Amino acid sequence: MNFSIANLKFSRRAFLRVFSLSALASLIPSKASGIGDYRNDKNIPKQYIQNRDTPGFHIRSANPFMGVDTANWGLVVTGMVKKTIALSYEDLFGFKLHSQVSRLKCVECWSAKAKWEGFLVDDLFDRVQPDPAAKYVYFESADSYYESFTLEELRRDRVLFVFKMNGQALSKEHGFPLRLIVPFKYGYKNIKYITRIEFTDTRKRNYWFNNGPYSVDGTIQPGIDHPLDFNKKPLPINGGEVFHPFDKRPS
Ligand SMILES: Nc1nc2c(c(=O)[nH]1)N[C@H]1C(S)=C(S)[C@@H](COP(=O)(O)O)O[C@H]1N2
Ligand SMILES: [Mo]
Repeated sequence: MNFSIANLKFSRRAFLRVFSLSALASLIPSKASGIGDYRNDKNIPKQYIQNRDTPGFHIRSANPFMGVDTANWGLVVTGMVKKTIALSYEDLFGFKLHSQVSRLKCVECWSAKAKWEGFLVDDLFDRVQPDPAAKYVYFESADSYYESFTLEELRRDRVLFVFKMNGQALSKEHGFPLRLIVPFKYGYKNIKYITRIEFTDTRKRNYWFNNGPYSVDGTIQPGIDHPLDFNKKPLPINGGEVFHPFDKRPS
């Protein structure tokens, strides 16, 4: 008896989760119509997350954003999978915890390292059971940002879904409640505020391919300067120093 009551509760709860996700879609600024380019808006409230150079670890958020409220947050994993799932914030703590120290390297010439904690890609992917024909994984986040990977590169070592940074819950600036850490890719591939993951058989593009000079691939290449695709030509690093042809040399 208890068993069936528990099951009933669970499915009702799962239903409510999916239901609240569709309500959430209308609240996410990215999905709302009529919002212009925040970057030109001089009236952005101070508490908005935006690009900021801070000691220890800079903040890069392409679209100023208020941050995620866990009551409305959910993660949907869908597309070419056997089972679409929806996770709530508490569900993140149901995975086996893994941790690593790794460095995030932004194409804007800074990097920083942190201790990251979260769960393995395969521990999430095993729950949805991707179709063998699925070759790509597309990510969307609550701030209008999106990324794209091959399934194969996500399955490499040291790729981690993280909800803790340096022993604390991920801060609202650094991607609360969930981000991806891919140490062998430039910072822009390390997507924050993830809300949706979709398995596909064709490649979708990412935010910085569509809005800047950066590649969809975004792999950090030793001996090559970033931006990787500046003028669509990789720039060699001269004597270990990162420079651009337009950088002034000291006289
Ligand atoms: N959702 C989302 N993820 C994002 C970004 C963003 O604007 N939105 N910026 C990217 C860039 S360009 C970098 S360098 C890193 C920076 O991470 P940080 O803000 O935690 O330092 O986040 C990446 N992930
Ligand atoms: Mo970046």
